[in-house]
Amino acid sequence: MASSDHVDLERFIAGVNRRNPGQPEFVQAVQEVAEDIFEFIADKEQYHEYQILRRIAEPDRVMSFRVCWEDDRGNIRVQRGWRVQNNNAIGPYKGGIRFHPSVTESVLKFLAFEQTFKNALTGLPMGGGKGGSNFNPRGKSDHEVMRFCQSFMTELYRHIGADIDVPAGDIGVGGREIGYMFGQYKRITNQFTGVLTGKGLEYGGSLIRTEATGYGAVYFLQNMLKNVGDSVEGKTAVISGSGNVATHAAEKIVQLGGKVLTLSDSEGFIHDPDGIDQAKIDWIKELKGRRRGRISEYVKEFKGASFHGDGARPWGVACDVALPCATQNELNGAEAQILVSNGCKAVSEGANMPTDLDGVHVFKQAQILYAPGKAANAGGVAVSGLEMSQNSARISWKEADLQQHLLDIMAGIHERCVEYGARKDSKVIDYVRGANIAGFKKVADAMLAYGVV
Ligand code: NDP
Ligand code: 2IT
Repeated sequence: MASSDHVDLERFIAGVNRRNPGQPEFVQAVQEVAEDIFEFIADKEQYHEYQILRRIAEPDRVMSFRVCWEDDRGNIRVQRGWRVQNNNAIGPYKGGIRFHPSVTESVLKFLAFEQTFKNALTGLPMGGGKGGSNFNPRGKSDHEVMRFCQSFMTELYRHIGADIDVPAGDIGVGGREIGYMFGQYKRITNQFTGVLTGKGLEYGGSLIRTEATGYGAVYFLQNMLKNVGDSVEGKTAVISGSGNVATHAAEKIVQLGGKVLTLSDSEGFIHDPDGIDQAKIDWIKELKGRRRGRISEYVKEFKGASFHGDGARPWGVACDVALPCATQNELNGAEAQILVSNGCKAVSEGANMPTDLDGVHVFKQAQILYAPGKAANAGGVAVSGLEMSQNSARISWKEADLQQHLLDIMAGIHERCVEYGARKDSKVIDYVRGANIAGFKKVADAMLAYGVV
């Protein structure tokens, strides 16, 4: 990179910092993308002239609202809700809803920004958005969650629509929450439309949406390994998280002949040297799903496994491949170094931005296969896009067809990353660069077509 470009990048990031005080996650996400885009657009005057990167890094709008609800003891509780509509250049805003106490405007702005590139990579017509609340579903009764979801939708409904903005699930929002929110939307508007995805199969949901993110992250891993003449079979895998994405990633690793050594939650991780097989994964799905339990309970059920508490993370366990599937910044530079030193060959991110900037630089420098979330976890939103298509056409596709679509979409994303991530000076594909440039180019070219709007 020419030194004058470098100054521009620094000035750009300084501006993002200045305009978004106290929003470190958002600045981090923009910086990771800008590092690659500045190099790509260095000789492309139109992107500069039309300030495309600056415009993508400024959400179209951010809505913030109060959400009041009544708990089971009759106390009135007050939460904050948001919807961030980042960019709709290539389709309606699309992206999940997160309920977690750590949710802030910064977290949702970073997620909506990342979603814009991810959705472009799928090849489907979807813009980028994200929403959520600092509501903590942990320990709440079904009725409390229902009342919260209804109150949240009573505000959100005016901002969304099947051709405007289509939310889905994310951390803390699964089938139960989507059901409550869809029911309330239908009640308020008297419309049955595809306004949310991740719906139940009885009311417009799509087969394999539940599995798609975790399966897709492993398909992406499979594509990266295949590209260097290798496969998932026989590989040991370290996975973090034990929710929707982590359990389905584990399931697909097992199906492809790999061995899963760890899973985790916010309290710590379990290490099972015998491998977490399908029967054990089914037990965890029940534990973390209907029973809403803690991962530490695993060691009481399965002897030979150990639990490492105090929020410990699994990256010190030696493995061939790693799949961070819990949350942002759960893997730092030192942990990335340990993974590499222990012989880890590939990392596929099921979560959004789980590796911090130092960690990203460690993986890039070590030249291991490293797939960023916006490429590796796009399978979930891709099948959401297919749910939208099915809803518009008022039909339901067969499971085998959807499975094939998911495989094809993940292979297509891999191809696009290879196209833009191949470097003359290295045999290893830079998947971060490939994903950033391929995602950016599609959105940017649509924005150029519209002029300044
Ligand atoms: P779930 O709510 O189903 O599971 C989240 C898991 O991550 C739980 O095991 C949870 O532990 C753990 N976790 C959450 N926050 C933290 C934290 N601060 N520190 C440590 N562990 C934490 O969510 P999903 O599986 O749906 O989402 C996981 C990740 O995947 C997120 O980054 C999400 O944005 C991303 N993603 C999800 C998609 C989807 O389709 N669902 C699509 C693409 C990406 P605990 O039980 O203790 O809270
Ligand atoms: O981060 C993500 O891609 C999601 N949470 C899924 C979004 C969606 O609209 O299915």
